[in-house]
Amino acid sequence: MAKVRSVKYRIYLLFMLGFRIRGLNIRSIMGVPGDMNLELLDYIDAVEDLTWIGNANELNAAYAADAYCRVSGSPGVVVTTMGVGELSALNGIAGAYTEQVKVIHIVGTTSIAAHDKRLMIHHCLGPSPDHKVYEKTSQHVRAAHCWLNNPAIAAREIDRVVHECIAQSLPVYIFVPADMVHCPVPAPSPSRIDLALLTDEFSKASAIAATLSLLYKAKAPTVIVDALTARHSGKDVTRKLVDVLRFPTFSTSMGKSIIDETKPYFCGIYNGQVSIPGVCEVIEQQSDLVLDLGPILSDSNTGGHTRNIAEQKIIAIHPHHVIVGGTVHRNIGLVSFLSSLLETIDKSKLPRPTLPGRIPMPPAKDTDTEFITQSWIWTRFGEFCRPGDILIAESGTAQFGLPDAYLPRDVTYLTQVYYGSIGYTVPACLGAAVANCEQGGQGRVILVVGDGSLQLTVQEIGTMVKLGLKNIIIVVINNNGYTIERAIHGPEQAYNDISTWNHSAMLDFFGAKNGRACSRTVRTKKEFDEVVSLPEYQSPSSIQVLEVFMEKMDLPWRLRMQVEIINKRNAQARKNEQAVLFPS
Ligand SMILES: Cc1ncc(C[n+]2csc(CCOP(=O)(O)OP(=O)(O)O)c2C)c(N)n1
Ligand SMILES: *[C@@H]1O[C@H](CO)[C@@H](O)[C@H](O)[C@H]1NC(C)=O
Repeated sequence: MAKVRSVKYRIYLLFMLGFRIRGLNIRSIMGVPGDMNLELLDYIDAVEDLTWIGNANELNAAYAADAYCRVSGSPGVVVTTMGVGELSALNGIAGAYTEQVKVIHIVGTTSIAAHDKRLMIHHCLGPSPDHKVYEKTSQHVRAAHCWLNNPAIAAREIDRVVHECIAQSLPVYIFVPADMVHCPVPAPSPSRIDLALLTDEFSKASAIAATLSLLYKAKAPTVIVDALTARHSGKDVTRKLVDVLRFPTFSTSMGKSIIDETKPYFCGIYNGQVSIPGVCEVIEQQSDLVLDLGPILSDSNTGGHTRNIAEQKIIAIHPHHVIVGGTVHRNIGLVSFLSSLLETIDKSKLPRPTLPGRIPMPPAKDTDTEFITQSWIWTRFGEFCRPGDILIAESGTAQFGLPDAYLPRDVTYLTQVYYGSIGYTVPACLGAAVANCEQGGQGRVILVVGDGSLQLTVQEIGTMVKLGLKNIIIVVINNNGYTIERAIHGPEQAYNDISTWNHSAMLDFFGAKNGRACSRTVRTKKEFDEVVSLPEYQSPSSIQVLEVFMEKMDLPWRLRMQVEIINKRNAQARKNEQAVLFPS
């Protein structure tokens, strides 16, 4: 098909969809073909500047779309085929849902005629199948959905669903019956989708007044920057706000890298009791006001729910409401609130608390070894990063270790803490690299993934090779199995072992031309330092794989501490249960 730039009167439905997607600044589409979406894919290809990526499987495609959004700010798009592909993507979409990432999932389905006759067509379930059955399986992981089965309203339906995706920062579904693909529809009005989000101006004004009054009165205010600021498109305004406030400012594990860690007001990562000694004291005891920006209070983001801040001293800015000292102000968009706050703040009235600076980490006890340890490696990644880099941490020891990395400005840190589905990061690395290329980013994409997690989604390295992506460094932490699970339970149990792979052969297998030469293995600190200073690591001209051998039972301190907290809590719960069952 010829490339089409614009249309006037009538338009094919799928062109309309393609233009809407392109209008959101999306340039790449993830997914896997199937007979129910093949013709639909022709339209994607026909829209100027819209590119089909083509992933190894649909789970990977969904993870890649998620990371594409986290890096580009535009929704990720994934196209699958009914049932078989759609269900494979579901885990990735669920991750995007719980972590509040914008993803548009387009599913090519059987024709409307087949729905009506309940025909037994491949990918359906059982006899006399309901062709819409899979729609029900995704109802808990989406903000909205539509079926493009009525030409008269199809264009409006697309706009409604895309609006919900952006407004709620959540996944949405668009189901496209095969016989609707070439359906002509009235050309939609040229106006873009209305992205203005609903904010109740009265509610906002009262929340701003309440906030300012507390801010001006405070003696020792602090700020916590959490993930939902970035997920709800508020990264820039958050950065500007903390720059104006200049209060002692902390990130959470999930909010890491949203603000510049080199600023004098940055004090470190706050994660409840699982924080560097001194952090909790500043926030929980010394501070009389905590501005909590975009909180997401999941277990691993709060030190196993051990945050302890009095409600009256919190101003919490949520995606759609604000809570000031326990009073809820409803229907206020996060960006709208933070922008207004920034405009109305009188800098001269702000308190000027002393800045403790970055709270230092106590020295590790196991420094006297030449081998790479958990206590050594994570801060080294911080030193290795440069402005513009994207650093990706897989669930496992990497995710508990990398909060210790002290990042230069403008590094984007990606990790899936709340949903925590292992295997997320390899496809996320692809999605991030694609978005980075589109934006003309010069930074490297540095993936840190455990040997166990790698085995779930490793095929997506093939897609990186296929696309000729270069600026990628894949670090495999080889600690001989599921170390994080060994820490939780069954350190020596066979269920925490994995099959042994030859990671040096991986790039060759996936078709990289010079794979063997780009694969290295290190065991000592000296070897690690030598490798990461190679020109190929400073600006890679092809994908690099670095296998880092570490001790099976070596744990990052954050993981050790969190496991201790949870075990203590569980032991207490068991004791209480026993006391009820067998009173003495
Ligand atoms: C899809 C999925 N399956 C299982 C788990 C449970 N799980 C969490 S971490 C982990 C092991 C990760 O091992 P590895 O990637 O080798 O990291 P390490 O802790 O050894 O650094 C497992 C199995 C999960 N979180 N997600
Ligand atoms: C692993 O693969 C590399 C690259 O193909 C090869 O040189 C090496 O011999 C392999 N190692 C083992 C233990 O098979």
